[in-house]
Formats: sequence, structure tokens, C-alpha cells
Amino acid sequence: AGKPIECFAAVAWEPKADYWNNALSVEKVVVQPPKSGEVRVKVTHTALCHTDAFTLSGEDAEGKFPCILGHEAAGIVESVGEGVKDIEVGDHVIPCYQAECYPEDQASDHCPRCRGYRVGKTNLCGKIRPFTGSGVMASDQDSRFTAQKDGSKLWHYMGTSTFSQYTVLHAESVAKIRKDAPLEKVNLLGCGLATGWGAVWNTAKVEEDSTCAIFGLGAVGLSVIEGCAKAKAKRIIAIDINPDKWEDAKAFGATEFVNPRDFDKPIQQVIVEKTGGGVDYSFECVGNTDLMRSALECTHIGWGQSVIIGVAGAGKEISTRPFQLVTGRVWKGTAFGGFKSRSQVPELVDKYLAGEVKIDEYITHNRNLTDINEAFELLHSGKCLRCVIWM
Ligand code: NAD
Ligand code: DAO
Ligand code: ZN
Repeated sequence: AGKPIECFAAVAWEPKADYWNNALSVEKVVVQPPKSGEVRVKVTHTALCHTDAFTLSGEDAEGKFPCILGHEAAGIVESVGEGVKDIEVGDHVIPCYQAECYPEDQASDHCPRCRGYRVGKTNLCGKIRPFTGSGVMASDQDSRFTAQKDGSKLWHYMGTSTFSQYTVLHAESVAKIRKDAPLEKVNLLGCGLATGWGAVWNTAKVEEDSTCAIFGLGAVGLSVIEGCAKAKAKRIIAIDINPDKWEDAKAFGATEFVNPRDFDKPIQQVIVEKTGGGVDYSFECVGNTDLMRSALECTHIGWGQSVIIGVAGAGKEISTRPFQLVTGRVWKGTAFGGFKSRSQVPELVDKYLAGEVKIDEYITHNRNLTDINEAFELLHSGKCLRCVIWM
């Protein structure tokens, strides 16, 4: 504690369009001790999410290089900076790319998005957002990482940077969890699964007996399916261009599978015909703007809702005929499934330990940090849902 730590990290020196092709360099980095309002965490496990690949590929307008990527992780607090309350050395934690400020910030107007009448309107707390979005820590607007070989500064990513054996987090980004939770599993709650479940339960609020369509069957799409099944949806239509995804989708609760490549008409027309007018809820879990349109247009006139989850490349735009909205369809989006991170991630851990939600079934691969490039290759291959990196 109080001293810099040398450890290994996977450094992204520059963006690489073919992100699956040895894009990261596993090397020694130096991690400074936490400053005021920060904690330093020993990352034990981190998974790879498509969003890491997206930033690494250079498509993310906020991507700042060189940096240390990674945002779906779990670990143990190594040291705590001044003024940090309720987090102690040895606590088990999940870093959260979406921070959540404290009640006292809200009372004293410290957070631009969580004060006064705005309290509770969004999970997108804005207190440290300018810093997490620009790769630095709030207290001095600087990084805590340097490369050991030449002292170059390495930027943080999403306020998490979990592809490092040690990372420094804002206290607002730390969800403290119970110690009996297996860190090698619950790391997945830092992003993908929470996002999918929350899109169903918090954003769409899917009801019993409803009909749902899910576009894209990666871990996010499958967790949407699991969420819909838990919400007792009657029909859960799984859509993917990779037919190998059907077995997984069925195991998570899908009732039917549609491959857009099997039809020579737009997929929205196929779904509308199949459901006698359209689905009640649809979810786009790919990041493809044409598919976002299909997802909206396959919902039912009058009440259909479509939730965008996928992250599209910088500068991409969505379109539809305004009549689609005039006639009652609703287009929404969600980040982290609408969950408040620090307070609700521990509740998701409880749900997992009570056997109410799956995690293990999403973990198709495990690798060591030295093999992280192979994990990106697996993600790209379409054969991997989540690969957990043991740090
Ligand atoms: P993934 O790459 O594992 O899964 C994507 C799936 O989409 C694959 O099965 C692929 O075969 C399928 N697909 C590709 N093109 C398709 C098409 N035209 N039609 C139908 N299916 C198609 O990704 P993931 O990790 O599940 O993440 C999905 C998306 O969600 C990504 O864009 C990711 O950045 C985003 N994401 C958003 C949030 C959020 O908070 N909004 C959180 C996490 C991830
Ligand atoms: O608060 O200004 C803001 C924007 C917050 C961005 C949240 C990111 C949502 C998208 C997906 C990330 C998946 C890891
Ligand atoms: Zn806030």
C-alpha cells in the first residue's frame, strides 16, 4: 500500500482494425497508489466483451491510446485512498464502468444528473463521467498507469482498465460484493449479463405472455433471452445469422429460431407475418444500424417497443419512417440494463448465488493473461460467448 506496484497488463498501444490478430502486448506496467477518492484493486478475473474489441478496432470515438482495456471483472481491494468510505482492504469487488454517486452527492448537487427532481431518472450517473470518458482519474485528471519499459503514460478505459493485474478505480465505480461469491464467475456481472437482464426487466419491463424478438445471440442476446424467460414471455424468437447459436438460445429459453439468411424478404416482414402483426418487445444486441431498424419495425403497431443495446460504430445513424412511431411503436436504448451499479450489482450476485440466474453457462472458455490475444481470436470466431481471463 502507498507505493507503486509493478505487474503485468495487456497494453493496447494503438487501435487495430483486425483486433483478433495479436493486438495486445502483455508486458510490465507500473500502477501508482490510489489518490483521494480512489481504490487500487488486484484484478483476479476479467472477461472480454465485444465492446473491448470495438474500442480496440478503432471504431470507438472515445478510444484513447495507448491504454489498458477491460471492463468486465472482479477482484480484491489492495489499498484505499484518502476519504474513501465503506470500502476496505480485502473487500471483494466488481469494477463498474457505469459509476454511481453517493446520496450525499445528490443532496449537495455534486452530481449533474442525480440531483433534485432528477434523482432516480437514470442509472447514467454523471459525477465522474468526463474523466472515465477521457481515460483519466478525476482527482488530478491524470493516469495511474505507465509502461515499465519506457515510462510512457497509459490511459485508463471506461474507468475500469481490468486487463491489468492491478488497477485504480474511482470509489464511485466499485460495487462491493459478498465474499462467498466465486470471483471467476461473477466478473460477468460487470457488463454483459447485467445489461441483457436489465434491458428486459428495467428498460422494456417485459410482461408475462408477451412475445419478444432478440436480434444477435452473443452473451448479451442470450441474457436478454434468459431475462425474457424469467419474465414468463410466451414466445421468445431468437434471430442470428449463425445457425450454430440456436442450441444455446434454446437452452437459455428461446422458443423459436430465425436465420435472416434463410429468407429473401426483410427480416422484419418475416417476424411480423410469423407473429400475426409483430412482437411486443424486440432487442437489438449486435450494434448494426440496419438491424436496429428491422428490430423496431418488427414490433406491433400501437404498443411495440424496441430496445437498442448494441453499440454502433462512430458516426453511424439509425433511420425509420416516422409513421412507425406515429403509430405507437417506441424506440428505446439501454446502457448497463438501467441498473444502478454500486447498489444493484451486489443484488445480482445474490440472485446468482440463490440459483435464480445463470452465469456459468455463459463462460465457454478460460485462459491466462498471457493468452489474452487468443481470447480475442475466440471472441471473433463466433464460437465463444465469454472467455474469462485468470490474471
Ligand atoms: P457478440 O459479438 O458475442 O454477439 C453478437 C451476435 O450477433 C453474434 O452471435 C453474431 O452472429 C450476431 N450477428 C451479427 N450480425 C448479425 C445480423 N446481421 N443479424 C443477426 N445476428 C447478427 O457480442 P456481445 O458481447 O453479445 O455484445 C453485443 C452488443 O452489445 C455489442 O455491440 C456490444 O458492444 C453491446 N453491448 C452493449 C451494452 C450496453 O450497455 N448497451 C453492454 C454490453 C455490450
Ligand atoms: O454517461 O455520458 C454518458 C454515456 C455513458 C455511456 C455508457 C456506455 C454504454 C454503452 C455500452 C458499453 C458497454 C460496455
Ligand atoms: Zn450521480
